[in-house]
Amino acid sequence: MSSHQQTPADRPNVLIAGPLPPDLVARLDAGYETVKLWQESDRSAFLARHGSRFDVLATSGVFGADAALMKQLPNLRLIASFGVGTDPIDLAEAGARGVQVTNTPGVLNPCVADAALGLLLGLARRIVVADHAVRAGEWTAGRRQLGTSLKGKVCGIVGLGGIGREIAHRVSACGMHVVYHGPRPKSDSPYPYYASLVDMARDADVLILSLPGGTATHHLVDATVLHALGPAGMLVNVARGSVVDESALVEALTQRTLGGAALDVFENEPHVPPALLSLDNVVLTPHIGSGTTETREAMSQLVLANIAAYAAGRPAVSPV
Ligand code: 8YV
Repeated sequence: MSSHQQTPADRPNVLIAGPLPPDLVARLDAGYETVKLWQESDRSAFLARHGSRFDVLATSGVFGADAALMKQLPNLRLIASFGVGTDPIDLAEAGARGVQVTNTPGVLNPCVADAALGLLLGLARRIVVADHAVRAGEWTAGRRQLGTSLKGKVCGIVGLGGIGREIAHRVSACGMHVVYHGPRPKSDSPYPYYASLVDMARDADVLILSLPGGTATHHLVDATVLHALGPAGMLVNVARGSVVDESALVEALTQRTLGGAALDVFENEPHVPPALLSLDNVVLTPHIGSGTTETREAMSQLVLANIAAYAAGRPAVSPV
Protein backbone atom coordinates (compact mmCIF):
# COMPACT_ATOMS: atom_id res chain seq x y z
CA MET A 1 0.00 0.00 0.00
CA SER A 2 1.46 3.40 -0.95
CA SER A 3 1.65 6.16 1.60
CA HIS A 4 -1.03 8.06 -0.38
CA GLN A 5 -3.68 5.42 0.16
CA GLN A 6 -5.96 5.65 3.13
CA THR A 7 -5.59 3.14 5.89
CA PRO A 8 -9.00 1.77 6.87
CA ALA A 9 -9.68 2.12 10.57
CA ASP A 10 -12.50 0.42 12.45
CA ARG A 11 -13.26 3.41 14.54
CA PRO A 12 -11.33 6.52 13.58
CA ASN A 13 -10.07 8.88 16.23
CA VAL A 14 -11.30 12.28 15.18
CA LEU A 15 -9.71 15.49 16.38
CA ILE A 16 -12.14 18.39 15.92
CA ALA A 17 -10.13 21.55 15.27
CA GLY A 18 -12.69 24.16 16.29
CA PRO A 19 -16.35 24.66 17.12
CA LEU A 20 -18.02 23.19 14.05
CA PRO A 21 -21.86 23.27 14.01
CA PRO A 22 -23.14 21.58 17.19
CA ASP A 23 -25.25 19.02 15.33
CA LEU A 24 -22.23 17.99 13.26
CA VAL A 25 -20.11 17.70 16.41
CA ALA A 26 -22.87 15.61 18.02
CA ARG A 27 -22.92 13.23 15.07
CA LEU A 28 -19.12 12.95 15.14
CA ASP A 29 -19.31 12.21 18.88
CA ALA A 30 -21.91 9.51 18.23
CA GLY A 31 -19.92 7.76 15.51
CA TYR A 32 -16.29 8.14 16.51
CA GLU A 33 -13.79 8.69 19.28
CA THR A 34 -13.55 12.48 19.34
CA VAL A 35 -11.61 15.21 21.05
CA LYS A 36 -12.52 18.90 20.79
CA LEU A 37 -9.19 20.65 20.45
CA TRP A 38 -10.60 24.10 21.22
CA GLN A 39 -11.70 22.86 24.64
CA GLU A 40 -8.17 21.80 25.64
CA SER A 41 -6.68 24.42 27.94
CA ASP A 42 -3.08 23.61 26.90
CA ARG A 43 -3.37 22.70 23.28
CA SER A 44 0.37 22.15 22.65
CA ALA A 45 0.77 19.93 25.71
CA PHE A 46 -2.32 17.93 24.72
CA LEU A 47 -1.04 17.42 21.17
CA ALA A 48 2.45 16.51 22.37
CA ARG A 49 0.97 13.83 24.63
CA HIS A 50 -1.93 12.54 22.50
CA GLY A 51 -1.35 13.78 18.92
CA SER A 52 -0.37 10.34 17.62
CA ARG A 53 -3.83 8.98 18.52
CA PHE A 54 -5.67 10.82 15.75
CA ASP A 55 -6.08 9.63 12.19
CA VAL A 56 -8.79 12.14 11.23
CA LEU A 57 -8.91 15.91 11.63
CA ALA A 58 -12.32 17.56 11.23
CA THR A 59 -11.81 21.24 10.45
CA SER A 60 -13.23 24.06 8.34
CA GLY A 61 -12.37 26.82 5.89
CA VAL A 62 -11.92 28.99 8.95
CA PHE A 63 -9.99 26.73 11.35
CA GLY A 64 -7.82 25.16 8.65
CA ALA A 65 -4.85 22.84 9.21
CA ASP A 66 -1.33 24.20 9.05
CA ALA A 67 1.95 22.31 8.80
CA ALA A 68 2.65 22.77 12.53
CA LEU A 69 -0.62 21.03 13.47
CA MET A 70 -0.02 18.20 10.98
CA LYS A 71 3.45 17.62 12.45
CA GLN A 72 1.81 17.11 15.83
CA LEU A 73 -0.51 14.49 14.32
CA PRO A 74 1.97 11.93 12.93
CA ASN A 75 -0.70 9.30 12.20
CA LEU A 76 -3.09 11.66 10.44
CA ARG A 77 -4.68 10.10 7.32
CA LEU A 78 -7.63 12.38 6.56
CA ILE A 79 -8.43 16.09 6.87
CA ALA A 80 -12.19 16.49 6.40
CA SER A 81 -13.00 20.18 6.03
CA PHE A 82 -16.39 21.82 6.46
CA GLY A 83 -16.35 24.38 3.64
CA VAL A 84 -15.15 24.66 0.06
CA GLY A 85 -12.19 26.99 0.61
CA THR A 86 -8.93 25.20 1.33
CA ASP A 87 -6.69 28.25 1.71
CA PRO A 88 -6.04 27.74 5.45
CA ILE A 89 -5.10 24.09 4.85
CA ASP A 90 -1.47 23.43 3.93
CA LEU A 91 -2.19 21.16 0.96
CA ALA A 92 1.50 20.71 0.11
CA GLU A 93 2.26 19.47 3.63
CA ALA A 94 -0.79 17.18 3.53
CA GLY A 95 0.32 15.78 0.16
CA ALA A 96 3.87 15.21 1.40
CA ARG A 97 2.49 13.31 4.40
CA GLY A 98 0.06 11.24 2.31
CA VAL A 99 -2.91 12.82 4.08
CA GLN A 100 -6.15 12.89 2.10
CA VAL A 101 -7.95 16.25 2.18
CA THR A 102 -11.69 16.58 1.52
CA ASN A 103 -13.92 19.66 1.38
CA THR A 104 -17.59 20.45 0.68
CA PRO A 105 -17.82 21.80 -2.87
CA GLY A 106 -21.00 22.32 -4.87
CA VAL A 107 -23.58 22.12 -2.11
CA LEU A 108 -23.01 25.71 -1.01
CA ASN A 109 -22.95 27.36 -4.45
CA PRO A 110 -26.60 28.54 -4.57
CA CYS A 111 -26.62 29.96 -1.05
CA VAL A 112 -23.32 31.80 -1.42
CA ALA A 113 -24.61 33.23 -4.72
CA ASP A 114 -27.85 34.29 -2.98
CA ALA A 115 -25.74 36.03 -0.35
CA ALA A 116 -23.79 37.87 -3.05
CA LEU A 117 -27.01 39.05 -4.69
CA GLY A 118 -28.45 40.06 -1.32
CA LEU A 119 -25.32 42.04 -0.48
CA LEU A 120 -25.38 43.73 -3.88
CA LEU A 121 -29.05 44.70 -3.56
CA GLY A 122 -28.53 45.77 0.04
CA LEU A 123 -25.79 48.12 -1.10
CA ALA A 124 -27.16 49.34 -4.44
CA ARG A 125 -30.70 49.94 -3.16
CA ARG A 126 -29.43 51.22 0.19
CA ILE A 127 -31.64 48.70 1.99
CA VAL A 128 -29.42 48.50 5.08
CA VAL A 129 -29.21 52.30 5.44
CA ALA A 130 -32.98 52.58 4.89
CA ASP A 131 -33.67 49.92 7.51
CA HIS A 132 -31.58 51.85 10.04
CA ALA A 133 -33.46 55.05 9.16
CA VAL A 134 -36.87 53.43 9.74
CA ARG A 135 -35.74 51.95 13.07
CA ALA A 136 -34.43 55.37 14.11
CA GLY A 137 -37.85 56.95 13.40
CA GLU A 138 -36.42 58.90 10.45
CA TRP A 139 -38.93 57.89 7.74
CA THR A 140 -39.98 61.49 7.20
CA ALA A 141 -36.67 63.10 8.14
CA GLY A 142 -35.66 64.83 4.93
CA ARG A 143 -34.97 63.54 1.46
CA ARG A 144 -33.51 60.09 1.16
CA GLN A 145 -30.52 59.43 -1.13
CA LEU A 146 -31.75 57.35 -4.05
CA GLY A 147 -30.36 53.92 -4.83
CA THR A 148 -28.75 52.62 -8.00
CA SER A 149 -30.56 50.42 -10.53
CA LEU A 150 -28.87 47.18 -11.52
CA LYS A 151 -30.65 46.92 -14.87
CA GLY A 152 -28.33 47.49 -17.81
CA LYS A 153 -25.23 47.70 -15.63
CA VAL A 154 -22.09 45.61 -16.14
CA CYS A 155 -21.29 43.02 -13.48
CA GLY A 156 -17.72 41.76 -13.51
CA ILE A 157 -17.39 38.40 -11.78
CA VAL A 158 -13.93 37.49 -10.56
CA GLY A 159 -13.80 33.69 -10.48
CA LEU A 160 -16.39 32.00 -12.68
CA GLY A 161 -16.44 28.67 -10.83
CA GLY A 162 -19.51 26.99 -9.42
CA ILE A 163 -20.39 29.96 -7.19
CA GLY A 164 -19.53 32.53 -9.86
CA ARG A 165 -21.85 30.85 -12.37
CA GLU A 166 -24.73 30.89 -9.89
CA ILE A 167 -24.06 34.59 -9.29
CA ALA A 168 -24.06 35.16 -13.07
CA HIS A 169 -27.57 33.64 -13.37
CA ARG A 170 -28.90 35.79 -10.55
CA VAL A 171 -27.51 39.13 -11.70
CA SER A 172 -28.59 38.35 -15.28
CA ALA A 173 -32.14 38.02 -13.94
CA CYS A 174 -31.73 41.59 -12.62
CA GLY A 175 -30.90 42.76 -16.16
CA MET A 176 -27.15 43.06 -15.65
CA HIS A 177 -24.57 42.25 -18.34
CA VAL A 178 -22.13 39.67 -17.06
CA VAL A 179 -18.41 39.67 -17.85
CA TYR A 180 -15.74 37.73 -16.00
CA HIS A 181 -12.08 37.46 -15.12
CA GLY A 182 -10.07 34.44 -14.01
CA PRO A 183 -6.81 32.72 -14.81
CA ARG A 184 -8.15 31.51 -18.15
CA PRO A 185 -11.31 31.75 -20.29
CA LYS A 186 -13.95 29.04 -19.81
CA SER A 187 -14.86 27.45 -23.14
CA ASP A 188 -18.39 26.66 -21.93
CA SER A 189 -19.19 30.18 -20.73
CA PRO A 190 -21.39 32.52 -22.77
CA TYR A 191 -19.99 35.61 -21.01
CA PRO A 192 -17.21 37.88 -22.31
CA TYR A 193 -13.81 37.16 -20.71
CA TYR A 194 -11.25 39.73 -19.57
CA ALA A 195 -7.65 38.58 -19.21
CA SER A 196 -6.94 41.81 -17.32
CA LEU A 197 -8.76 42.47 -14.05
CA VAL A 198 -7.97 46.20 -14.24
CA ASP A 199 -9.52 46.42 -17.71
CA MET A 200 -12.62 44.62 -16.46
CA ALA A 201 -12.88 46.87 -13.41
CA ARG A 202 -12.70 49.92 -15.68
CA ASP A 203 -15.62 48.64 -17.78
CA ALA A 204 -17.71 47.27 -14.89
CA ASP A 205 -20.18 48.97 -12.58
CA VAL A 206 -19.98 46.15 -10.06
CA LEU A 207 -17.23 43.65 -9.21
CA ILE A 208 -18.25 40.48 -7.43
CA LEU A 209 -15.47 38.34 -5.98
CA SER A 210 -16.07 34.58 -5.97
CA LEU A 211 -12.56 33.24 -6.41
CA PRO A 212 -10.46 31.03 -4.13
CA GLY A 213 -8.26 32.64 -1.48
CA GLY A 214 -4.62 31.74 -0.90
CA THR A 215 -1.21 32.96 -1.98
CA ALA A 216 -2.02 32.93 -5.72
CA THR A 217 -4.83 35.49 -5.29
CA HIS A 218 -3.49 37.50 -2.33
CA HIS A 219 -4.37 41.22 -2.79
CA LEU A 220 -5.47 40.61 -6.39
CA VAL A 221 -7.91 43.49 -5.86
CA ASP A 222 -5.51 46.32 -5.06
CA ALA A 223 -5.61 50.12 -5.19
CA THR A 224 -5.26 50.10 -9.00
CA VAL A 225 -8.27 47.82 -9.45
CA LEU A 226 -10.36 49.83 -6.97
CA HIS A 227 -9.41 53.05 -8.73
CA ALA A 228 -10.42 51.52 -12.07
CA LEU A 229 -13.81 50.53 -10.62
CA GLY A 230 -14.23 54.16 -9.70
CA PRO A 231 -16.41 56.50 -7.63
CA ALA A 232 -19.69 54.97 -8.83
CA GLY A 233 -18.38 51.39 -8.70
CA MET A 234 -19.43 48.77 -6.18
CA LEU A 235 -17.41 45.84 -4.82
CA VAL A 236 -19.02 42.69 -3.41
CA ASN A 237 -16.81 40.11 -1.68
CA VAL A 238 -18.11 36.65 -0.79
CA ALA A 239 -14.72 35.01 -1.40
CA ARG A 240 -11.91 35.67 1.07
CA GLY A 241 -10.71 38.86 2.75
CA SER A 242 -7.18 38.06 1.59
CA VAL A 243 -8.02 38.71 -2.07
CA VAL A 244 -8.55 42.42 -1.37
CA ASP A 245 -5.94 44.89 -0.12
CA GLU A 246 -8.11 45.96 2.81
CA SER A 247 -6.13 49.14 3.61
CA ALA A 248 -6.53 50.29 0.02
CA LEU A 249 -10.24 49.44 0.20
CA VAL A 250 -10.76 51.44 3.40
CA GLU A 251 -8.90 54.37 1.85
CA ALA A 252 -10.99 54.22 -1.36
CA LEU A 253 -14.26 54.02 0.57
CA THR A 254 -13.46 56.82 3.01
CA GLN A 255 -12.15 59.06 0.19
CA ARG A 256 -15.17 58.09 -1.95
CA THR A 257 -12.94 57.12 -4.87
CA LEU A 258 -14.94 53.87 -4.74
CA GLY A 259 -18.73 54.04 -4.69
CA GLY A 260 -19.39 51.31 -2.13
CA ALA A 261 -18.61 47.83 -0.89
CA ALA A 262 -20.63 44.92 0.46
CA LEU A 263 -18.35 42.58 2.36
CA ASP A 264 -18.99 39.16 3.88
CA VAL A 265 -15.29 38.42 4.42
CA PHE A 266 -12.34 40.35 5.83
CA GLU A 267 -8.57 40.06 5.90
CA ASN A 268 -8.32 39.35 9.60
CA GLU A 269 -11.69 37.88 10.67
CA PRO A 270 -13.45 38.58 12.93
CA HIS A 271 -11.68 41.94 12.93
CA VAL A 272 -13.47 44.54 10.82
CA PRO A 273 -11.57 47.77 10.13
CA PRO A 274 -13.16 50.33 12.50
CA ALA A 275 -13.16 52.98 9.75
CA LEU A 276 -15.80 50.94 7.89
CA LEU A 277 -18.28 50.92 10.76
CA SER A 278 -19.40 54.52 10.37
CA LEU A 279 -19.64 54.57 6.57
CA ASP A 280 -23.03 54.54 4.84
CA ASN A 281 -21.58 53.19 1.57
CA VAL A 282 -20.79 49.77 2.97
CA VAL A 283 -22.72 46.65 3.96
CA LEU A 284 -20.94 44.35 6.42
CA THR A 285 -21.86 40.74 7.24
CA PRO A 286 -19.97 38.20 9.39
CA HIS A 287 -18.96 35.51 6.84
CA ILE A 288 -22.48 34.13 6.39
CA GLY A 289 -22.27 33.24 2.69
CA SER A 290 -23.03 29.56 3.21
CA GLY A 291 -25.03 30.21 6.38
CA THR A 292 -28.44 28.65 5.81
CA THR A 293 -29.86 25.68 7.67
CA GLU A 294 -30.14 23.68 4.47
CA THR A 295 -26.66 24.38 3.14
CA ARG A 296 -24.89 23.89 6.46
CA GLU A 297 -26.69 20.53 6.80
CA ALA A 298 -25.57 19.51 3.31
CA MET A 299 -22.01 20.53 4.20
CA SER A 300 -22.18 18.53 7.44
CA GLN A 301 -23.40 15.49 5.56
CA LEU A 302 -20.48 15.71 3.16
CA VAL A 303 -18.01 15.92 6.04
CA LEU A 304 -19.61 12.84 7.62
CA ALA A 305 -19.71 10.98 4.30
CA ASN A 306 -16.00 11.59 3.74
CA ILE A 307 -15.10 10.34 7.21
CA ALA A 308 -17.39 7.32 6.81
CA ALA A 309 -15.77 6.52 3.46
CA TYR A 310 -12.34 6.68 5.07
CA ALA A 311 -13.48 4.46 7.95
CA ALA A 312 -14.79 1.90 5.46
CA GLY A 313 -11.66 2.04 3.32
CA ARG A 314 -13.58 3.54 0.39
CA PRO A 315 -12.40 6.44 -1.80
CA ALA A 316 -13.19 9.93 -0.54
CA VAL A 317 -16.57 11.36 -1.63
CA SER A 318 -15.27 14.88 -2.32
CA PRO A 319 -11.47 14.88 -2.41
CA VAL A 320 -9.67 18.19 -2.91
C1 8YV B 1 -17.01 28.47 5.84
C2 8YV B 1 -16.47 29.12 3.63
O1 8YV B 1 -16.14 27.45 5.59
O2 8YV B 1 -16.88 27.19 2.34
C3 8YV B 1 -16.09 28.07 2.65
O3 8YV B 1 -14.97 28.14 2.14
O4 8YV B 1 -15.85 30.13 3.72
C4 8YV B 1 -17.60 28.92 4.53
O5 8YV B 1 -18.56 28.08 4.03
C5 8YV B 1 -18.03 27.98 6.79
O6 8YV B 1 -18.66 29.09 7.25
C6 8YV B 1 -17.40 27.22 7.93
O7 8YV B 1 -16.80 28.04 8.81
